[in-house]
This record gives sequence, C-alpha cells and structure tokens, in this order.
Amino acid sequence: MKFMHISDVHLGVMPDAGKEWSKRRKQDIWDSFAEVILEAGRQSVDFLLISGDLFHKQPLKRELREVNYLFGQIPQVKVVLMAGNHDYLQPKSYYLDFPWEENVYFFKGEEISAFDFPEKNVTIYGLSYWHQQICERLYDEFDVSDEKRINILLAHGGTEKQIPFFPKQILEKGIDYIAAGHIHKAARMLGTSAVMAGSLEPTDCNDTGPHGYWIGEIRKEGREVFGGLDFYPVKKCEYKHEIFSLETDTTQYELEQMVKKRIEDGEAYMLYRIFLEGYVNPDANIDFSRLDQMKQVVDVTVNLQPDYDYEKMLKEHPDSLLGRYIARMEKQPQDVVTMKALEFGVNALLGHNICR
Ligand SMILES: [Mn+2]
Repeated sequence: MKFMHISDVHLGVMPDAGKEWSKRRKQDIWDSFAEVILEAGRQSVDFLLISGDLFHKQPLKRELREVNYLFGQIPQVKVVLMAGNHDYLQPKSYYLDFPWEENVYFFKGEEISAFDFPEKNVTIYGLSYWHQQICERLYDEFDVSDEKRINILLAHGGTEKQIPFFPKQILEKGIDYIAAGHIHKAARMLGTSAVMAGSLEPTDCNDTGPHGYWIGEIRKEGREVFGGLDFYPVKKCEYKHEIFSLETDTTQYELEQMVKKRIEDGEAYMLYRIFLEGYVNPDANIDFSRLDQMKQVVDVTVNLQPDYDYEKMLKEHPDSLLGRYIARMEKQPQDVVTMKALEFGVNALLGHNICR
C-alpha cells in the first residue's frame, strides 16, 4: 500500500504579522494544501494521513467545506485525519457532525480507536484531542488486534504536555508506521518506521529548514514488513537563521551589503531571521531598522556589545557623572552583572542606544 503523510498545515495561520508578505503566506499555506491533495491523487496513493492541527484554531463551517471539497477531488484516496491540540474538539466543534465525503475518516474520540481497511490489509489507529493539553501517555494504552495487518498509528504530540510517547515502545506493539505530527521544525525520522512530518509549510520564523510531505510504501508478508519512504519539500517558503559577526569598524553600508549578499546567495523563497553579534563602535550610530526593512528579512536580533575604552573615558571625564559612574563600578565585584551594569549605564549617560 502507498500513502502520503502530512501534518500541522495550520490553515488560517498568518505568519510574520506586520510584514508585507504576511497575507500572501496565509494564502500560500491554503494553496500548498490544495496542491498536495491533488498530488496525492496523481501519485495514486491509497491513503492520505493527516496527523493533526490541520487548522490553526477551531475550523469554521465554510473552512471545513473547502477542505471537504478538496478531499472529494481524490475519491480513490482514503483520507484519515484527527484533531490536534490547536483544532482540538469541543462539544460544539463543527468537526463533530460534519458530513464528510465518503473517502474521509475522522477520529472523533479521545481514546484510541481504529479504522480497518481489509481490502488493503491496513488498520489505522488514532484519536483526536479534546483538550489543548494532554499529559497522559494515551498512545501507550492500546494493542494492535491483528499483527498480520499493516498497522499504522496516526499520532500527534510527543512532548511533555502533548501526549508524550516513545516511538520504540509503540513500534514494539506491532505498529508498522507511526505517522506523527506536532513538531513543526523540519521533518525528521524518529526511527526507521516513524516520522515526525513537520508542518507542511513553516508557520513561524523559527520553523527553520525544509518543509513538505512524505510518500511511503509498505508491504507486509506474514509479519515481515518491507517499504520505503521519501520526503518532498514544498518550496514556497523556508526560514533561515543567519548570524553576522560585526567588528568595531563595521559600517552601515558594509553591514547592509553583507546581509544583501547572504540573501542573494540563497533562494528567492527563503526568508531570513538575522542575528548580529560581536562589537560595535557606539559612535558609528548604525541604524539597524534599515535591515528590518530589507526584502526577505523577517526579524533582526541585535546582540552587540559596545566597544568602550573605559579607562580612557575615566581619564577624560574624572569629575563628571560619567567618570564617577565608571570609577564606582570598578569597585564592584568584576562579574557579568557589573560588566552589564557598566555597559548599560554608560550607554544611558552617553545617549547611545545599541540594543533596540
Ligand atoms: Mn500541535
């Protein structure tokens, strides 16, 4: 049997609030979802597994209708989905009595149940979140009913407050593939037969690395399992974290050119979070907000130290407030706190504003 595995689409999320591309990203996430569904049809997969948080928050009725329409476009594919901690079920959730297309299988209970597909020799286990947090180890509380079936667990969580679990323990129960979701960062294998799919698209500038979907094949002869799995990136957006080390003599244009060059070396679909480290000459008066306004820059984190010569300052201003402040701080224990206090105090007295 062949399957596609995606997770954490977070339909409705609007990443990078305040940035000019924010609205476009919201639409891109919907579009990627629609495209991936059509791709599932083209690839003739038997199952589309969606491991929770399809929506960023409680879905509206019209949003469910959109999603259901798309599922209806691939009637030969069985779509199996669950609610995660973001779109968790409530008594009034539209998820509960929604009239899904015939090929859609939605887990409604918070206890593990199963959908059985004898014609494909497949059983899929799963549950839906009824709470934003579930600390109980719910995935430890079941056993597979037929070891000859291809047994799949659709899981969401794996952290302390979202159903902690160890893939190895679950695989030992006779599960052949854990289709996991919840962690958005770049997709990764949890073991040979378990995948944390990552979000289909990044939903936050800290979701670095490639994002996309998985296509796999599993064959079972008796209790012997054969298969393969591949990751396919969706290249609409990828966040990169880039560190720039400044030196005391770095100038405004030099810094801007460094950043521009790094962005030009990447792909057009990449967005950047920039970290500035090292030393800066306070008199250089660098305007960091100019970096923030650059194309493809999401955020600038300034973590620079002013390059002050305190001894020289002390000699030049022995009787002023500045000089007395430096002299006083030099009598304190010379630890990190004192050094920071010295730096912040001198910044304030000189009217420098280095850390925005
Ligand atoms: Mn989640």
